Amino acid sequence: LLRVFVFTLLPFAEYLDLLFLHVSCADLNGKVFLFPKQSTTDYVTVIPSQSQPLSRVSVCLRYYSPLFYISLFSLATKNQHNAFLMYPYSETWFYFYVGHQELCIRVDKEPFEWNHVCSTWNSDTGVIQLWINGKLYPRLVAQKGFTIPVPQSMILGQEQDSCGGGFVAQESFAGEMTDFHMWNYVLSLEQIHRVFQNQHVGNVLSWSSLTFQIYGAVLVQPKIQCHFQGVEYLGSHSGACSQI
Ligand SMILES: [Ca+2]
Repeated sequence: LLRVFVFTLLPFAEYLDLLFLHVSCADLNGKVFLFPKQSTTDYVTVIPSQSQPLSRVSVCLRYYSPLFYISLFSLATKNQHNAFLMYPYSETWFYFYVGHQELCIRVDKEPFEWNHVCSTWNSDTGVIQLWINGKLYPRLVAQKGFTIPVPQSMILGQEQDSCGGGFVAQESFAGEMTDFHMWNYVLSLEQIHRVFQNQHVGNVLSWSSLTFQIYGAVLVQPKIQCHFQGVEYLGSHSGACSQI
């Protein structure tokens, strides 16, 4: 009776919040998640509309951070906390895990800027692709024949050492993240190119209609791409700075 009474009084939105624990669904185009500091409390869970075992995966996102040794995207299952993990380890090494197998990929030192990263894995062959800012690094092979089972816990900004937890502040993300997408297939070359131009959205998780839950102090902010240079900077603050 109490439950009926409370739900009757609540506005519909709060009723949904209670039911779904403040889960949001939004078109985040032109927005970023801003992670203000390294912590064990600030992160975003992302929730696919349908949970499914994964034998092919593509994940792409953009990030802008002064840090390395940071977890961008962590997918954990009951038995494997590193079922799928994207982890810029240093300026010249990118760590990638699938099915708890670690792969260390040598990469270029990128400018201190927004970086666009795509990782793909195909269980049929085990082939892994890492693309950074439109460049494919030498492919590696891991976990041929493996399938990532359900249930899956998917988190932006923390590295899971158990399903949904086991966070370490030194491995967490601080900075900005945007354009996160996930597919249950391996992107073609043409599709990777279109993702880079924000013209191809994920079929498992899409930045255009993302279901997510924010924990801690993560903010949703407008994406601002901004360079003030030379005369433009001295002459005017307008025109050199755009929100994209
Ligand atoms: Ca882990």
